[in-house]
Amino acid sequence: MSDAVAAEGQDAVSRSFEPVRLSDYRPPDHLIDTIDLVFHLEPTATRVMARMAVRRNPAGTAPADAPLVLDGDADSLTLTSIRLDGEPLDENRYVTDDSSLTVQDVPETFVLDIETRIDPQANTELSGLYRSGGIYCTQCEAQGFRRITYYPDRPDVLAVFTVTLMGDRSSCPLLLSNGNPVDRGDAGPDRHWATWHDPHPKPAYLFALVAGDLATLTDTYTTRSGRAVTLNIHVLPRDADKSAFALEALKKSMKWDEDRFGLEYDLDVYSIVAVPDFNMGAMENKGLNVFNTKYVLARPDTATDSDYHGVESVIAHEYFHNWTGNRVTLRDWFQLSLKEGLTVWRDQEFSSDTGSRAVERIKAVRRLRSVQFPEDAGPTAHPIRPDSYIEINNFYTPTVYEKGAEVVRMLHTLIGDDAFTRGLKLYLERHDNGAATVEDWLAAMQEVSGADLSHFKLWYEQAGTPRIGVEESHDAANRQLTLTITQETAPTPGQPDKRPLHIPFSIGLLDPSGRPLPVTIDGDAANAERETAVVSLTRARQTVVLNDVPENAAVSLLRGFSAPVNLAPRGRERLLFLMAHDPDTFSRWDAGQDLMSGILIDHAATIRDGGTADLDDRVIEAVERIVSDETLDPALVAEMLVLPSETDLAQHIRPIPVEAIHAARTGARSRIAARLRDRLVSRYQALGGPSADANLDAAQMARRALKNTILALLNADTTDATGRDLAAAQAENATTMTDSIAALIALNETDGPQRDRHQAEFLDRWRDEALVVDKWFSLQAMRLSPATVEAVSALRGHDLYARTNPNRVRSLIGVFAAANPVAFHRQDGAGHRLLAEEIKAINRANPQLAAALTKPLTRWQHHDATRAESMKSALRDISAIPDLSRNVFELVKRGLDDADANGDARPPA
Ligand code: B3K
Ligand code: ZN
Repeated sequence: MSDAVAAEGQDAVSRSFEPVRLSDYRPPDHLIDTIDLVFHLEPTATRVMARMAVRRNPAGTAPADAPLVLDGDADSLTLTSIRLDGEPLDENRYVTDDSSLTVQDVPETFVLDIETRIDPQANTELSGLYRSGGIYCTQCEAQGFRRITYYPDRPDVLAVFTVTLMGDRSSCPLLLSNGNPVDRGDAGPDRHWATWHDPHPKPAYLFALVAGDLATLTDTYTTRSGRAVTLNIHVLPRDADKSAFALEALKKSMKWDEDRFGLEYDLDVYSIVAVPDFNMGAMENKGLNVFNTKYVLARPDTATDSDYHGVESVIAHEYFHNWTGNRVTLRDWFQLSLKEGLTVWRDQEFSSDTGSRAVERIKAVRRLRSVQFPEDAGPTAHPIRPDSYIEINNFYTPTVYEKGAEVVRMLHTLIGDDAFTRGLKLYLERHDNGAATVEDWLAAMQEVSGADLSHFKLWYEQAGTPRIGVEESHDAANRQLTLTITQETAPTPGQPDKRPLHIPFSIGLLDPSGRPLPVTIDGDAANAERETAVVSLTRARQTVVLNDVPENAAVSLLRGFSAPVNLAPRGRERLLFLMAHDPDTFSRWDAGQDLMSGILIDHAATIRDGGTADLDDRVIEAVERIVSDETLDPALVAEMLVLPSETDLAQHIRPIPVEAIHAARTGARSRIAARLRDRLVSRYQALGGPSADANLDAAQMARRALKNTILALLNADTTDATGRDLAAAQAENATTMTDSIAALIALNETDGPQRDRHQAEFLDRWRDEALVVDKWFSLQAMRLSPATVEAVSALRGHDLYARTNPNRVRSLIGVFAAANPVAFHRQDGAGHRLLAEEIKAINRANPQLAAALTKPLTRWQHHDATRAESMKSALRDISAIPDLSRNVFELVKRGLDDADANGDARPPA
């Protein structure tokens, strides 16, 4: 890159998009009681008429003559008319700029009529009103409504919406909006209209409309108190045979929320619409959810078991938002985790109550560790309630969602299920049809439980993952075990000094033969004779004394992952013991992960230094016992056989030896496969072998999970053909997508004709099923080889690649950058440059998608100098483009600020 360009790059990053700060929050000056919207739908010129009943906010802080200021994005809308109380507004009474409309001299209360024109067809950002697959749809969270009309686009302005849509009868037989249908009729020979009314006041981010030709699956659900609700799943006609499962998932969710929390649905209709182009998973618009097809469509031959699980949990998540998010919304966007963390916790509980609690917990913790911990350790670390942002859409993060859910879980652990349930009820009653803050939430929980949550609140304000150290000392004479427990959180950007947090820490005890012992904490009446005790850690260092502990007893720590922390590595003997005996299944799994992670990190260091590494017999034997244990849920065995990922391992070794980690992990898998081949093959066959049935019940899914984990493991040994032949046979005979894709994944790392042939056949067979084609692209991007850079680069020219479709981009480019370290971090920087090219190409067309792709480049701090330099240079290259979006700007700035702040080298973590 030339100096001139580099300098321009610096300019771009120092160019300012001003941050918004929590401390600057002011209540709105004006409120909107009702808004009546009329849409004349046309692909390139839709007319939007908005009539708002405006009044000055009695609780506002502005002077009485303050103007009315509305948000509106001048890039996406054209103001065509404005009237106040029916009178056209004089031109000197109002002014527009890039992002707002200001009206001077407004009375105390008035009616404002605004007409705008928008172009849904040209809306590639997929925010506001756009068309996808020929369907008009909207996405307004967080700030899409301002791309439709001028409005106070903030979550604490709640209005009652009435919406009329007019469209072509032929292309838009279906006209939908939030709430209940009111009326419909004709409007000329080929046009018709429909009116919807939502009685629940809501912020603009929950507004939605959909219009198009869709196939509808309908059912009725009768709530506990007798309300008959019409349920609709609307999909593109070609997907009509893939919506049945989503409908069942919706009914299951509605029932669960009634049973567990007494929460019922509150409208006559609940509709879900699936569209192929969507920036995230789904959206909880009141009564009219819009979904990414990925989280609705499912048929056994096109969707994997894990896709089914995804559909069920996202349907549940969006449904649960009806109370936690919609009936009680957010005062401002800083409170985002208040709805997202809570709703993720609710969907996790739903999956745990209706499936396997242990497996759900393992999956959640795996995800937290692999995506949230790295975020908390990097330049984009932020508290679950951030205190400033440049672009709010950049804050729909694993921290706000997943860590937010962990914070809710800790609160539940600390105050207990009964108090928590009463606290949730109080919170929802107190703020019903209103907008709340984290303080409101904690006040309700504190009130019902009597607990002092003031220290606990720090979890909302402090970023970073605490590290917990534990030292044990046993006093044989008094039969007491003393644990000295320390906690420490490393600095994160903007937070150099960390305070100790209030951490619920769970402790179990096993006797030397592996039998559970009751835990009694000295001086703590609540923790007497418990199978698992929970102590509150509140100081940087504290001691906990366990009574009546025999010699050589083993403590089992952080059972169920009682807090989102890193536990310092434990001794290998202890881990082998817990892995074999801990009665808490989560802890057994975790002991295995901890053990393997320690071993693989050692191996990686040895390989990096030019040595060779091997697994010792005791580890192989431990794995063999797990594979052979038929008393365990096969889904759990599958989880236990998956080694920590390369990304997980990279968090513990500096600078990250990318190739050595890959060699260590692949080597260990190959070794296990070679040593346990017969055992693995016989378990594989016993679980159904290459041709298993397509039954979708939980037991069959669990068997498939284990069978396919074994198949992948067998294929790790590339010197032997057994795994390859089984995988090829499975690819041929598979009756489910689960088995089919598992066979291709198993073959993906092998060389030889089988892989190519089966991949080609797969694409041939499924080229008209977009979600399956995504899987094919991901397979290509996942291939763990440096040459994948060229393969991915070339695939951008494939006739099925589409930069306009976020799912396709994520499946190729996103997977490449997130799940393929040896290719993405190739020493020559080609992987980084490839990602930068794509980000630049998408930056304008779809800033949200481009920003999501940018994150991996900001995490250069723990890499060696060559890689770090190449990542920073990719960031500078992006920052040099003239029309950098606010979204990408914020991330590039964070990535490069970190370079400045740390003189290019961060202290090792
Ligand atoms: N609330 C939406 C996410 C909106 C993302 C905006 N960039 C889906 C969900 O969390 O349920
Ligand atoms: Zn959500």
